[in-house]
Amino acid sequence: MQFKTILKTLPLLMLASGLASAAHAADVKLGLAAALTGPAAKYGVAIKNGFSLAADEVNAAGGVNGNKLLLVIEDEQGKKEEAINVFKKLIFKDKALLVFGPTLSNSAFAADPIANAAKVVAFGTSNTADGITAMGPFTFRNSVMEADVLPVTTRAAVKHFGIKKVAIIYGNDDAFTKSGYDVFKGTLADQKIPVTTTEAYAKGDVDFKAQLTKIKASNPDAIVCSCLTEEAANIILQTRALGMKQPFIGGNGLNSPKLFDIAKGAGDDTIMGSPWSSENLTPANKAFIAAYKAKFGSDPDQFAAQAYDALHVVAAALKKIKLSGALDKDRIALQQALPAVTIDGATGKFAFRKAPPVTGKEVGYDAQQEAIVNIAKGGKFILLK
Ligand code: PYR
Repeated sequence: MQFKTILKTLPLLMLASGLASAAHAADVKLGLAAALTGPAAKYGVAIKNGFSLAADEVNAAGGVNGNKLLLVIEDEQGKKEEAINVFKKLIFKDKALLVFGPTLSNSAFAADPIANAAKVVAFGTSNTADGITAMGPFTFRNSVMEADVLPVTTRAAVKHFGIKKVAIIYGNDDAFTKSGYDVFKGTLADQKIPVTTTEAYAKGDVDFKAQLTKIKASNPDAIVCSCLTEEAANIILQTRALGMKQPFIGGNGLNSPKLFDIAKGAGDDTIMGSPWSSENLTPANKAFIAAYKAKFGSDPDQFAAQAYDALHVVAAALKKIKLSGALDKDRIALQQALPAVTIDGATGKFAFRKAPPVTGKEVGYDAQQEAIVNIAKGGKFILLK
């Protein structure tokens, strides 16, 4: 091309690139705040993968009402302060229509008030503590709360092992592990299972010998662990080093197969509840598992499945609304469209349920889903039959 021709074509090229960026502006920006580094990355990386897979699927099928979904992903490191920073960036700078995450309930309690004040949906896919959706009408979650899962898990574990008494260990400075402890305590009282001793630890602890020695002396039939996966794995390993053979019962923190990276075979017989199982061979779950393996070369877990379903829930809500381009209006339209969405996803049939009422406060939406119970065998979670 001659120089003159280039000069003549330049304005056209500029116009074309302007048009291209205008078309880009029609992308629907969805924020994702996930722990991609630090101990909670054991959940966060799977979450990111689940979202990416679902967004690719929606976009490959033409997007939503002709608009492509664009995930803006930020690492909140599993820390409260970072979750606040990332929420602010996604909401005010990136102008995301909605924010998924953060990974831990502990961070959600810090970050979700920002979303509620800005009238932007904060959609948790792995927050299971009590009180998350009491933060405001813009907080949604498809992660099933501990209060719904732990009674089912406990009953199944008691029956499976013939448990008469348990010891408890939990993290007392994390919102999820503390909430799980409160639910376990109530559940054990309801199910008339005596507690031999209750031991606590703090975030970042790596040596649990003092607590485990007391648990050993109290001679329980099983150990209830309201813990995040890394701490749980170390606790399980150290229990075996003390010659203790008791099985573990846990909450959502134990649903990551990363547990076995550290605990290896010592993690066998650990029981936990979830709406998801790799053995649940519905067409939606089979398709999810196959697509995940093809894209990432590894098996998905519950955290990936819930993230994957969450993206499809939001895509279904977006299909029902006509985006106006006025961000504030569109954010509210999405919040209003979400509660009626139901899907048949990787985790099974999903619907929202309004959170329990709080006097003088608008509340958000919890997951309405049945929990199933899994047991660890040979480094895998299998259905407890
Ligand atoms: C939570 O932080 O709520 C989890 O379930 C891990």
